[in-house]
Amino acid sequence: MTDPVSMRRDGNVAIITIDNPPVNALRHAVRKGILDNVIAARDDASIEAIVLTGAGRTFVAGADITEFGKPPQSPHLIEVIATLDDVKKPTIAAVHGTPLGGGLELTMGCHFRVAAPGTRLGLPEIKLGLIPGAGGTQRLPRLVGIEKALPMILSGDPISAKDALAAGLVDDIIEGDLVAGAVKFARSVLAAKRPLQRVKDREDKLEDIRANPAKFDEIVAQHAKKTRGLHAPAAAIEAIRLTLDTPIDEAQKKERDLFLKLVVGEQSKSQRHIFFAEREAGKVPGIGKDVAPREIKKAAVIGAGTMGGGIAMNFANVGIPVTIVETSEDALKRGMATIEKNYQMSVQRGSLKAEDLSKRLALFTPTTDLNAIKDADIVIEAVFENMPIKKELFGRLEAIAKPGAVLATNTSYLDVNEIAQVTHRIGDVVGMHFFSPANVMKLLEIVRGKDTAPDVLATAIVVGRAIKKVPVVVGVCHGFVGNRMLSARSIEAEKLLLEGALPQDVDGALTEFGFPMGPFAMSDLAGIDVGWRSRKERGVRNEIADTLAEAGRFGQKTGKGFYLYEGRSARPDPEVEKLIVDASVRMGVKRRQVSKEEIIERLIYPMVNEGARILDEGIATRPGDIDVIWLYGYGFPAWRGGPMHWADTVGLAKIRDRLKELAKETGDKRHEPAALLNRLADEGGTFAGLATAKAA
Ligand code: 3H9
Repeated sequence: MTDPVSMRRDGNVAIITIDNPPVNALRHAVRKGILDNVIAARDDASIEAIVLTGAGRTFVAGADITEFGKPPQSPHLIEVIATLDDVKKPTIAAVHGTPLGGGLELTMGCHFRVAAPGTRLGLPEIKLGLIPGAGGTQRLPRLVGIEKALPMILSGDPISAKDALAAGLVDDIIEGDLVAGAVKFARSVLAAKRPLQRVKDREDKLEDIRANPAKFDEIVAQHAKKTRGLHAPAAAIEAIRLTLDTPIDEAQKKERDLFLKLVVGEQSKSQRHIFFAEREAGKVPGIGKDVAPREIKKAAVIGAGTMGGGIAMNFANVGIPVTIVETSEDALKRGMATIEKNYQMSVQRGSLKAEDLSKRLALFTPTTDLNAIKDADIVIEAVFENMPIKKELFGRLEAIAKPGAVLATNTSYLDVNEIAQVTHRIGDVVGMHFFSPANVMKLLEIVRGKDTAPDVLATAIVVGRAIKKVPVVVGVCHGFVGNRMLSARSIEAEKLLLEGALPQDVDGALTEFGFPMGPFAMSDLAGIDVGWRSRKERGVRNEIADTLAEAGRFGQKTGKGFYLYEGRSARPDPEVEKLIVDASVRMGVKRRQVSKEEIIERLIYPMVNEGARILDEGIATRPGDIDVIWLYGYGFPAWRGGPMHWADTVGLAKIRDRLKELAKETGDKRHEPAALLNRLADEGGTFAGLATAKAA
């Protein structure tokens, strides 16, 4: 194996290059390589300055996350930074790409930092349930002040090179050759005999807040909502607070202790699981790098309703022209008006520049003529969820779409194979299931039909990433992965109401668990009438929801649903309670006290069971894929790692045994433990173990 860190010279300047693809993560050999080379440069009298840089696509993007949980090996990053800190020659970090986490901490052990334009710098540890563990919570405030450092650390979001320059995080932006520019910068420091101030000795940006420590709590209060239920934000605040009164060496020890406690905790383990699961999910067995995706320059979306409009916006947002087709001028106008309103809201919120609004809208071609899709490289159908309508449309698309165009359906339940059958280009057909609101929600379930061509699947994944979604490939079944598991939960949620719980009990237990909202608040948001109409068509009844709908309580849009609304704020309604109690009487169910624990078990265990069936049937490739779907499509809390990861932490035998009990008590066959769950529970196994065994 070649050395991941090397040193060369440019006259009196040493250039230390970290080359550990893909993202120069700080695995043990890298830390050791940096340390050895820094010491060599430090001790070489002919070297007067040191430039530290990264090869490839980025400077160091952080500690090597795969090493967490393994026994730590010296030199630790802190030791490397401490050595850098004590070098008496100018040290300059020359960064590009994404200097993140431990990577940014490394740069803060240098006297100066210069960046290429386009660099994004940040401390994203919080997204992994961690805090910066190598001095970041102490050095960033010293460089940029608490007001900027605290939100950067609490959000984990990176800032641009331009903002970093303005904040004092970097000293210069280098256009052109970064390393040559950094060497020039080093020489200018030497020539001007600029004082070499270590970041750890900087106090100027902390003076004001030290004089007025109450300000610290004010800044914290502005960001406190992000700390709910999570351990890492509280630890981050605790660590940053140390900058007010604790000497840095002592503060760094405390920071390290906090970091080490978080690293072994369930929350961080879960978030790290999601980090890797998300990246795995885009990898499809049998579709290697040799499968070239088709080129997508133009898109078309059929349907300008809520879904179609949202899908079309995703393309325009990344500069891809999109034709949007409706059957009537009126519907088209309404759809485009909603799109424009959404963009205007983005302008108001500051996420879209006012001058870009018209450019964005110019990317849409609204039309009522289906023939206008003929140039599109990808056509996504988002019409009414009805098989005959979809089939008829695909029959027409076949005649119009250009050869090689990807034909995608946004169906959320229907059989993609059956839709594909009506065309003679079965291989071009794929499911692309977006989640509402489609311009916001990050999940994209890519449904692989039995004949979907490998390059079409690869294209759907690449397009998904290009429009900033998290793509997960799934197989064909009713509701695919996400909605199929959601149905298991919805059935139980209704049963819990009949047995004794109220909507606020069920929703409250789930929000306490970490979901942003519970099933009944979600129904009110989506509209109770949607499910009611579809159930009527299918001849099925959902006693409570349908009784509400029949009373004109459609949810938020009518101001009444499972809750009473004033604007968006909901409160329990005694009328609903009465209606639920009456329903229990009608159905002959004796009401009883239902505990929070029971609510969680009854709602999530059946989902885990369904997830196990989905894995057994090969509808999802990996347990992690299911976790990613639930995180990005349904708000499963990241710090619990998704339903399958969470199930492992609960213990599969415990879940299996409870499901068996439920099956016996209720006679409901759906609760019979899935074969896979039974097997793993018997073996003392886990879903994670299953994924590892498959990868090996
Ligand atoms: C930390 O630094 C703690 C310190 O404060 C204290 C220490 C004591 N380690 O995302 P991509 C892999 S915590 C290991 O697809 P992109 C990734 O799994 C860390 N592996 O590319 C993938 O592998 P594969 C703080 C990593 O261009 C490949 O690299 N830093 C790491 O879309 C490409 O990744 C972070 O949290 C890592 N640190 O995005 C940054 N990072 O090809 C985490 C990536 O086998 N990383 N990999 O699937 C990121 O945010 C993105 O990866 C990045 C590139 C923006 C860098």
